Amino acid sequence: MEIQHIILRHVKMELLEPFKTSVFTETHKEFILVEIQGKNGLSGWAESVASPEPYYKEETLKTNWHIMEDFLIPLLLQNPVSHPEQLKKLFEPIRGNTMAKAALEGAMWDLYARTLEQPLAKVLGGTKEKIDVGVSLGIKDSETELLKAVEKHCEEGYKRIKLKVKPGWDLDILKAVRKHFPDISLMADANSAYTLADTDRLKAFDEFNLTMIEQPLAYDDIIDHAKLQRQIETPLCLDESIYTVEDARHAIELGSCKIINIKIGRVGGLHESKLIHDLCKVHGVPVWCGGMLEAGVGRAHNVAITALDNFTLPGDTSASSRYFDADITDPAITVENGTITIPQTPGIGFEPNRKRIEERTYYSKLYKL
Ligand code: OSB
Ligand code: MG
Repeated sequence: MEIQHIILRHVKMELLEPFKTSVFTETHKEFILVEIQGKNGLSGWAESVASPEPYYKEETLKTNWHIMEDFLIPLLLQNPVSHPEQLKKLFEPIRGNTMAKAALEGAMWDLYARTLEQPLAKVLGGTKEKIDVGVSLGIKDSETELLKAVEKHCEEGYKRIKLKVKPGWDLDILKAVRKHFPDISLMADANSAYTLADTDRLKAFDEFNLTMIEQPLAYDDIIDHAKLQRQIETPLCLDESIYTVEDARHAIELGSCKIINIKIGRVGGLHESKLIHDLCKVHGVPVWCGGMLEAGVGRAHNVAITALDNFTLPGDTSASSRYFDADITDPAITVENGTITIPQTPGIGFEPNRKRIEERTYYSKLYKL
């Protein structure tokens, strides 16, 4: 896998509607798009999921650019690898910065799969032909608006609805949604909006028959989550606090969660995602693929990893058309009856459209030896 050059692009796309969580509101999708061109002329692609602000995780678009340019890209250019799994070791001296690592690693996986002329999902060991997906609905201005959004996405066939919650936008809206949609698969994501002092409030979630509550407590906690899990029926799912397969092992051993949300960017790449997936499978812990409002390239990576068999719960990878008027891949990611078909073409299987990428690129830089 000899590298000809690496191009980083700062891409900005307007979101069709703002996305609001307990912590932040996003109106645009702004990210680094990585293209790694091999000496064989093929290009591998990936997105960094770091946003301009450190509201989800400490990494940002700018820290990612710095870490890639000054540390990871020099390592990649100076140390040829024959398989993307070798990158974990190569990048190990650089602490943390999982989103930056995942973006370069992901582009190397795409390049690797394209070189083998095989779909990325298959190269990763995925066996599914189709995957089930759900939607993540941000905090709305009113209950009526939320109910309309739930109805719309249920009608479209999405397999489960995730509601962003925070104190004050939780019990009432869950009650209303359950009343109108008694049978849908429903879950809540708090993005760390609660503490153990809210245990009674979180216990009250039990009556809504949620498939899980995602990351109710601190973004870096697994101790209090274990205490909380012992006191409530609803399974807890960890998102923010799992960065590595070791974190996953600690959380499972402590009983901090019964489900894990795998985000390729948060855990440092596809290889680490696979390791977490495999560990969870051994322990009977289901996983699902989270989302970071990705554009088409990132979405395509999510689709590929979800082809692995322990991704048994519907993920957050919904259709491109929910977020963008025109996505950067051909085709865009489409959902039919709550499912996405795994592409059979080489690599990520959704082709980056250079013209549309160019139109949305504010700055780019090429790196070579
Ligand atoms: O916590 O899962 C999250 C989006 C940005 C940052 C964090 C999260 C999310 C989502 C959206 O829930 C998932 C998506 O539609 O991509
Ligand atoms: Mg989450």
